[in-house]
Amino acid sequence: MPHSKRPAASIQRDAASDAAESVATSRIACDIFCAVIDNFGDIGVCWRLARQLAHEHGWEVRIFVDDPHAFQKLCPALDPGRATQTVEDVVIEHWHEPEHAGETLQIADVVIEAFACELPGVYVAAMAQRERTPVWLNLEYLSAEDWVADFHLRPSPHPRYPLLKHFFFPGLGPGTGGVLKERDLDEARAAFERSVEARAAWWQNATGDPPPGPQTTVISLFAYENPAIDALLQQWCDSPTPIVLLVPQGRISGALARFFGVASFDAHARAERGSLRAHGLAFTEQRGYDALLWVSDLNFVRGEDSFVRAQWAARPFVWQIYPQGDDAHLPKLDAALEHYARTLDEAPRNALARFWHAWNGNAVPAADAPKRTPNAVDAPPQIPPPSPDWRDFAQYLPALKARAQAWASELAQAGDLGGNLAEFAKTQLK
Ligand code: TRH
Repeated sequence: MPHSKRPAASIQRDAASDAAESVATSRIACDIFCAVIDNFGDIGVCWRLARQLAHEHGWEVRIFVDDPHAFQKLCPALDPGRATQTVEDVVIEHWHEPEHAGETLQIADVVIEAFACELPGVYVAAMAQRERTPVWLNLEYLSAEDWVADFHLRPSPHPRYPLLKHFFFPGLGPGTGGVLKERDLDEARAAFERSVEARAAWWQNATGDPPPGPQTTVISLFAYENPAIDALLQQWCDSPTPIVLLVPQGRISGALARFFGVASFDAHARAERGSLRAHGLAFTEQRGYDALLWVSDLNFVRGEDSFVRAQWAARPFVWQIYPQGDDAHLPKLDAALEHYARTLDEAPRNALARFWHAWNGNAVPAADAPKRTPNAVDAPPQIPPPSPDWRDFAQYLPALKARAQAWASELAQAGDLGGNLAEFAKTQLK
């Protein structure tokens, strides 16, 4: 039943009103709760999912977000000063304190807590009293590890209320929730790639230059701070062929400024050294980020959402995974490599793994090297991770390009996360 039609305390209703909210006849109402831990991935995923559920599935969607300033960076139409507003048919509520659940307590048909953020207690209590029990989903972080398929859609009963929460796991393989992909994404990319004018306009707008020639390797760099960047920049300066580097302003910009000896490397910055020409780009509205991936021959991405977009862009990419304590992220990096590199020949597969690991500050152990034994008395001294070796990696770019295209088709077999989630919710609403 639509939010707008629900009474203020919509938790006690008679049978007639219950029938009126039949999912078959009215739009499904969905609340998404998003606590921003850091950066843009949490809200980036929620915003993309919200728009898809609203535009592709006709749902009536509301997002509760605790950091409207982070949200505004990728959705400039948003006014971070407003408590409630509607953007692109999605209602956005500033979730200003943990117990806040909107000015009037309205419980949706489908409730999504993103990344295990805690729902307001008052909201959960009202969910339990609702005539038609809502579908409650915890949308997890993406991982390519095998266990994900076993845990996807597992139910978990609430300890106190008669409520069931299901864990919805994104993933790269069959049996998982898949990853987000808009229905028109492939067509939008194909149209951009076909249009000489669209690409020329992009280059003009982003860099003030015409598109570079065919000998040039275009690289986008969306990254956290990374000690490996200086070595890589130097290798690009020394490259036998020209390199154009496109850097959205953000956490890596300071390293570019230091390398080029300038005060800052934000939007409109430009610097040249040797074979390398680098441009600082403005951080764009979320849809605009895809075009940056589409103009590039190689994309450096990070976190979760840009990692997924790079795969749909069907171009080689290098993933800087979100670092976790105790190197808990490294098995996730390897699991992604296992999927992505599965059909590559051994030489490009190994080069890709070496490069990704070096970019993530980790050496790939040689097959015959002793296993890491950090607590052993005779543990070898810590060796600093090797710098990424550009020449070693770049020789395989054609093979990686072919694989990226095949991988985009393979990935599509897991289905779009928005569609998978909507289908599952509907089975539970019946
Ligand atoms: O920003 P990220 O590092 O986000 C996250 C968070 O750190 C989060 O806490 C963590 O758990 C998660 O990663 C895994 O990287 P991500 O996920 O790629 O999100 C970036 C978003 O920013 C993505 O939706 C694309 C968007 N974006 C734009 O909208 N415009 C831009 O110009 C750029 C460069 C990105």
